[in-house]
Parts: sequence; structure tokens; C-alpha cells
Amino acid sequence: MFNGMKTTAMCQRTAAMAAGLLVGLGGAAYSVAADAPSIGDLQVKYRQAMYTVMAGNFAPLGAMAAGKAPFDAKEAQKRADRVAFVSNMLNEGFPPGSDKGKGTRAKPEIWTNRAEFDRLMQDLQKQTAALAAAAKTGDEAKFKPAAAAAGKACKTCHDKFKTED
Ligand code: ASC
Repeated sequence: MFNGMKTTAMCQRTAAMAAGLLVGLGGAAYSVAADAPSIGDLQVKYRQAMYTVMAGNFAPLGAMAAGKAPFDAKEAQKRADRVAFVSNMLNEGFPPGSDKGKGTRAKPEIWTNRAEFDRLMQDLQKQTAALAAAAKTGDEAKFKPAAAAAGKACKTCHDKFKTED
């Protein structure tokens, strides 16, 4: 009888603990799920990371092209190669559904007017390839207009498909 009561009490306590644990875990699982980035959020993060690499490498090129930094042929070639390389990856940053990710400044028109977006992206790829080729010559006179043209390709697409900074 005593043992039986004890067992019952223990069972109840164990059951209560288990229930508490489940509620706790359930709550934790719920809050993790609520805070977890969506696939769209992650796609936006990846996209923005690529553009951060683009900007980080284009900045010294822009400075050299504008005469704000001395022309350094080796540096120009290194940065231009990177910009040209990453420009060929950017398309992967705009899969269907990634129009809705957290913090994006990409306009919905990218997904509704894809042909125009693709055209501007191809122009960027062409201009950055030309910039890399110009930088490779080591000739500042060839580098400067090529950098200006690549910067213009960036800006043309931003003006059309990116919301204001
Ligand atoms: C940059 C940068 C851009 C482009 C653009 C070129 O360095 O961050 O978005 O160049 O300003 O016109």
C-alpha cells in the first residue's frame, strides 16, 4: 500500500516532469523556429555577401580611376580580377522566392522583369571582364575608362533594380 502510493506519487511526479520537459522543449523548438531565418532570408544574406565582396574590391578601383589613390597596376589587376569573377556569381543570388528575404533592397521587378535584369547583369559581366583585361595591360590610360564603364554598369542596375540606400 505504502509502496503503491509511493510509486503512484513518483509516477505522477515523473509524468509532471516529463510534461514540463516537453512543454519546455516544445517552447524552445517553437522559439527557435520563430527566430530562425527563412530560406529567403538566407538567400538574401548570401546575395548581400557577394555584393559586399564586389564593393570591397571595386572601392580601390574607383579610387584609382578617380585619381583619389595613385594608380597601382598590380593592385588594380588583383581587384579587377575579383570583381570580374564575382560578377559571374551574382545571378545565383536571385533565385525565385528570394524577393522576400529580410533586409533586401532588391526590387520585386527583378523577378517580374527578369530579361531586363539579366541584360544589365550580362553588361556588368562584360564590362568587368573588359576592366580585368585593361588592368592586366598595366596601362593607366586603358584602366581608367574601363573602370568608369564598369562603375556605370553597377549604377545602371542599381538605379533600376535597387531601392535607395
Ligand atoms: C561601388 C559601390 C557601388 C558601385 C557604384 C558605381 O564601389 O559600392 O555600388 O561602386 O557606386 O557607380
